[in-house]
Amino acid sequence: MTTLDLDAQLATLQQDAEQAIAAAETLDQLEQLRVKYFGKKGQLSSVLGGMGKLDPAERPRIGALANEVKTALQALLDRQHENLEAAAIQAQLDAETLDVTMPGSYRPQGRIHPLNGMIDRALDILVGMGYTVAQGPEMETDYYNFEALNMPADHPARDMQDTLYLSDGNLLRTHTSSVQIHYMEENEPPIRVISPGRVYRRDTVDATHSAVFHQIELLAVDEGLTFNDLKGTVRVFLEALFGDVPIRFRASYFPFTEPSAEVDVQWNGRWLEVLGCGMVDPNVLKAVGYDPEIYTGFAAGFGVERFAMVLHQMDDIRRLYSSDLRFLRQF
Ligand code: 2NM
Repeated sequence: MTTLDLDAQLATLQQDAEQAIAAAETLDQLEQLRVKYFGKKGQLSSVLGGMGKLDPAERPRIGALANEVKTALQALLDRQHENLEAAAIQAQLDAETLDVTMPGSYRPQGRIHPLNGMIDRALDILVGMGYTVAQGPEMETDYYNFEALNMPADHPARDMQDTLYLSDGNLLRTHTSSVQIHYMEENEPPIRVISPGRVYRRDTVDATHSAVFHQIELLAVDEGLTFNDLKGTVRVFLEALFGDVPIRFRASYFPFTEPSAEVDVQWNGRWLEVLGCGMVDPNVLKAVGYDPEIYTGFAAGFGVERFAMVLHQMDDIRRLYSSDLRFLRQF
C-alpha cells in the first residue's frame, strides 16, 4: 500500500460522497449515507484501516487529509440535512394550507326554548334567595299526591283538578307538591325548597289549558314563619321577574294551605293571576312528622306556561308545544 493509493482512495471517496449527499432526496437516504461513509464499518474507517501499512513518516499527512475530508463531508451532510428538513416542513405547510376565503358551512344557531328559559330565570331567582331544587317522580301514589296534602279519599278538593289515573291505581301527579312531601319526609326543618317539573291534568286542550304543563312550587318550613314572610318572599320573587309592577293578594282556597291566597300582577294595564300560595296546613306538617306547634311553613305554586304567556304576551299555550320555529325564534 502506498500513500498514493490512499490519496486516491480518499479523493474518490470524497467525490462519491459529495455526489451522493447532494443527490439524497429524503432524510432517510441521508442517514443511510452517513452510515455508509462515517459508520464504524463505513468507507472512511476502512480507508484509514490501511494506514497501518504506510511508511510512518507519511501517516500524519494522510491522517490530516482524512480529517479534512471528514470535516468537509460532515459539513455537506449537515447542510443537506437542513435543506431536506426545511423542504419537508414546507411540503407539510403546502399540503395543509387553509383557504380562508372559502365560504363556511352554515350551522343554524340553537336557542333556549321559552319554557326552559322561564324555568331557568325562576330557578335562578329562587336559588339566589336560598332555595334548593328538588325533584321527584311524575308517577305518584294517591298518598303523595293527595292524602298527605290534606285531601283524604272523598275530599271534594280532589275534584278541583281532574286526575289521570293509571290502571295499577297509581296516578300522574297533578302538582309538584308531592315532591315537597317526599322532601319533608327526608329532611328536617329549616326547609327551603323548590320543585320544578311536569304535571298532568285530565283537561281538554284549548288556548289556556294543556293536559301536560309545568309547575314550580316553593316551600319554606321553619320556626316562626308568618304570612308576612310569605308576602315578602312572593313580592321579591315577582319583582325580580316582572319588575316594579303593582301586585295584590286575594283570599282563596287550597286544601293544603290555610289561609290561602292568589296573587295578581298588573301587567299591560290588566290584573293577571300568576300564582297561588298560603300557610302550610298543620295537617300537612303532621303527615310528614313535623310538630305544627313548633314549626310553621309557607308555600307557593305557579304554572310556568302561564308565567311565560303573561311575560311574553302569548295568546295560546299550544304555541309553546308546537315546535314552530317561526314562533320560537322570537325569544
Ligand atoms: C300552590 C298553592 C299553595 C303548596 C303546598 C305545598 C306543601 F307541600 F307544602 F303542602 N307545596 N306547594 C302550594 C300551596 C301550592 O300552588 C298553586
